Amino acid sequence: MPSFSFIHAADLHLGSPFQGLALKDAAIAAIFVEASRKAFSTLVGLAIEKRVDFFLIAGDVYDGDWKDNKIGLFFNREMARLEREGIPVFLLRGNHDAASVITKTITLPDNVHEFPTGKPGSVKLDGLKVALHGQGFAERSANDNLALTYPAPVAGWFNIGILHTSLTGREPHAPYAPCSIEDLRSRGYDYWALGHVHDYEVVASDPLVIFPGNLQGRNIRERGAKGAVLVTVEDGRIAHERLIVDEARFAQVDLNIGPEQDQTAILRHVEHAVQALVEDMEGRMTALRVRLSGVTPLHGAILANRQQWRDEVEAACHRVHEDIWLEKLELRLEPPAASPAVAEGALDLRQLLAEHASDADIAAEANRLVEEIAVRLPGGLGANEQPLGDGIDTLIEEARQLLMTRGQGAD
Ligand SMILES: [Mn+2]
Repeated sequence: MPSFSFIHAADLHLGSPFQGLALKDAAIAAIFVEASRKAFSTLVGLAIEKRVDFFLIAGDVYDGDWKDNKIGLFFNREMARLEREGIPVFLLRGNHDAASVITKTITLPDNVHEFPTGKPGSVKLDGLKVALHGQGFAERSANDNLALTYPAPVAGWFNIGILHTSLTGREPHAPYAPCSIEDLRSRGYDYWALGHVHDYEVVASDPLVIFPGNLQGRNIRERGAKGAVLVTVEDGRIAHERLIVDEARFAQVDLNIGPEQDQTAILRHVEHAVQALVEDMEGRMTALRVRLSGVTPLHGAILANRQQWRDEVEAACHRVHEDIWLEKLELRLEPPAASPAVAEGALDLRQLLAEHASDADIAAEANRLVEEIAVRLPGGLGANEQPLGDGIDTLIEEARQLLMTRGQGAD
C-alpha cells in the first residue's frame, strides 16, 4: 500500500457572528473577529508546506447562509491555493451549511469535490489506493442514521468514512445523524473523519474515529487550543497528530475568595491564577473569563462598582501578560450570613432569591425570554444555541446578583 498523508478538518464556521467578547479595545476585538479566517489560511499553508496528498472537511464550512459573497470569495481563494499545489479537497455539508441553508454560491476550483446529500457517495484515489465515502446534509436537521447506509469498503484499499454527526450524543451539540461507534465499526473502514463536535476527541482507536474540533474558538464555551488533524499512513500504519492553527484563544479561571481577602488580596489572587495560564496561551492573544465565587463582606461594594472591578481584574491580567484580555468578570459572590437586623416577618430578598434561583419554572421562563430576545438580535445571533453568549444558569445568577445590589441600595 502506498504511503500518503492527509489533513482532516471540520467546523470552519466561516462567517460565524462574533459573540460574547465585550472587548473595549476595537483593535483587540478585530483580532478575534478575523481569527477564524486566519486559522483556516494557516491550515491551508500547512497543507502546502507538508505536501499532503488530500484535504478533508467534515462539514460546517459555513456558519449559515451568506450575507453577501465575501465568505464564499474567501473560501474560493483558499481552495485555489490548494489547487495550484495539486491538493484535492473532499468536503460535505453539515447542519450549518446544509444544501437547503446556503442560497448563494461562488464557483469553486476543480480540486474541490463535494459528497452528495441524498445518498452516500464514494471517490476512489487510484494512485493512493484510497477510497473516500461520505454523505452531506440536505436539510439542517438530519435525524437518520446516515452511517448505516455507507457503502462496503473497497477490499485491499485504505477506506475513509467522512461524516457530520453527534454520534450517540455530545452535549451541548445538537443531535444530528445519530450513530454508535459500533455502527461506524460495522462499515469496515480504516479511518472515520468526523465533524460537528467542536472539541478535539479521539473517540476510538480501532479503527481511528476522530473529531478534530473547530479551528478557532469563537466564544467562551470553546476554550483551549484549536486545530485540525494530520494523518500519515506508512506501510499500512496510521499515525495522527494535531495541527494547532488557532489565532487567539479563550480561557477561564474560577477563583474562590474568602471573607478575609481585601481588594489587594483578591487582585493578587487573580494574578497568581492567571500566571498558570501563560504557558497554555502558546503566544496567542487570550480572552479570559474570570469567575469569582465565595463569601465576602465586599459583596455589595463589588456589585455596586462592577465596571471598576472588571477593569481592575483586567489590569491584574495585564500585569501577568500583555496579551491576556478580560472577556468577562463573572460574579457568583455571597455576602456573609444575614445580619439579625432583618426583622421578623420582613421580606428577606436574599433568602427568596436563593430559593428560586434553581427553580425549574424560572429556568423555563428565562429560556422563553431568551428565545423572544434572540429573534430580534442582528447578524444571525439568534440562530446560535446560546444567543446571549452564556448559559441560562449564568444569566439567572447575574440577574440574582443584580437584584441583590438593588435590594441593598434600599436598606
Ligand atoms: Mn455541526
